[in-house]
Amino acid sequence: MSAKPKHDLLVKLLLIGDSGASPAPAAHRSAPRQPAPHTSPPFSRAACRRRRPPPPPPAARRAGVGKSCLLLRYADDSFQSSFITTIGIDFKIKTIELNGKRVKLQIWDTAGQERFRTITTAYYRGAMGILLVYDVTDADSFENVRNWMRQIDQHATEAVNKVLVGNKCDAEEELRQVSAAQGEELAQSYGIKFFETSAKTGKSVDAAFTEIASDIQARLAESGGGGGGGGGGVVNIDDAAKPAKKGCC
Ligand SMILES: Nc1nc2c(ncn2[C@@H]2O[C@H](COP(=O)(O)OP(=O)(O)OP(=O)(O)O)[C@@H](O)[C@H]2O)c(=O)[nH]1
Ligand SMILES: [Mg+2]
Repeated sequence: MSAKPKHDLLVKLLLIGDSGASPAPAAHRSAPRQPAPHTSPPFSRAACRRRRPPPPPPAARRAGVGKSCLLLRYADDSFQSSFITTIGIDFKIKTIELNGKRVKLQIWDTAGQERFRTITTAYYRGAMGILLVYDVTDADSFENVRNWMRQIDQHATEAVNKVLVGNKCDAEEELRQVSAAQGEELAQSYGIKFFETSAKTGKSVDAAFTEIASDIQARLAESGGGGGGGGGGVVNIDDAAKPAKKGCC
């Protein structure tokens, strides 16, 4: 067996953002309500069936924002078109060369579903960088960015680096619900960098991961390269909890 390649720095990144499989974090979600029936309650199963709204067409159903697919694209350069929601948390490792140093990225892919929130938020504290992902074809996922930001404020360390990622930018123009300008503006309001990516085509995926890793590297160098809790320093992979279950992609 060959020896493991050496690295100069181990950086822990976290991917967060909505899952189509459930509502987003804490705050309200503008769940579409069915209008109340105008008539008195149904008296028969047939009447009930008639009033039940048809299921949304596949195109209208929400999918995840693409966290697992972004990770799959970045780490393995492939894409999965079917939606398999992540259960709990998963991770992949990728080692890159950054400014003359070998940087090992330990990238944690969280489940966007509310029911895994206790597991996933436990990983925020050790994160050195967070990629907050929304889907440019899903305005709700964009609106929820502020709720995810609140989660970061509550659970991550203050120094954590963040980037905002608008994924699925390959989508046809008529499917787009969030413009690049809106994404840019929101990122600016938080003072963080913004990328529009496509896990499908690979557009800007490398750039988003490389940029945040580079910013973390610079931050650590400035602060003496060392400790300072989860927001900085080297994370020992052996100390990290193992994923609950393998997830998507
Ligand atoms: N067109 C397009 N579809 C994408 C892209 N990225 C992901 N998808 C699709 O979006 C769906 C959801 O992707 P996932 O990566 O599983 O989403 P997720 O954010 O990990 O979702 P959870 O694990 O439930 O939180 C899948 O059907 C993907 O094929 C993209 O860049 N472009
Ligand atoms: Mg996933």
